[in-house]
Amino acid sequence: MLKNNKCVAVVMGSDSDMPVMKSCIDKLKDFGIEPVVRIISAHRTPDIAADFAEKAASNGIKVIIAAAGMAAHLAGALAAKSALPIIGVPLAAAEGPAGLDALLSTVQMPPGVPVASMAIGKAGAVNAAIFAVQILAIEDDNMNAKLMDFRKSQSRKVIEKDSSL
Ligand code: RP5
Repeated sequence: MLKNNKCVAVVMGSDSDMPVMKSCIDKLKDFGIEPVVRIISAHRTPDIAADFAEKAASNGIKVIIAAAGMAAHLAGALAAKSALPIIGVPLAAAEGPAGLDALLSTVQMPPGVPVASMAIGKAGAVNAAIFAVQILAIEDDNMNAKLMDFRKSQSRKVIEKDSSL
């Protein structure tokens, strides 16, 4: 059992990211995690971003999920100030190159400051939650059991769809 179920932070660059990131928050809740959700921008509130990252570990956070669109520096900016695992979710903006801008900004970190970048958009948002669960499951048997159940159920759904054809 997790001692602290508020040990995952979901940070996004704007409230405009919430429609996609809700799928990340919901998936974490499916696993009994109550994420700490924040809107913090690497560019518009850089001091708050640095302060949040610096204090995250001492505030009981174990994994940070950071989602942003456009020149998406949020995950990298948090990684610069925290040695916690940072999972980046690149998001597509209303205009521009469909999230490719955010993907490259998130994934192309210089050696020494890693960010685990997920796919663009909702797939990445959901996978960020599952990846956070996988990290927590390494040392938490209860979380690992939930993860195994999730994977079995996911397989079962595909098999059922296949046999219903
Ligand atoms: C990024 O810029 C945010 O993460 C968002 O995806 C994008 C646009 O932000 P808004 O102009 O909608 O606030 O920093």
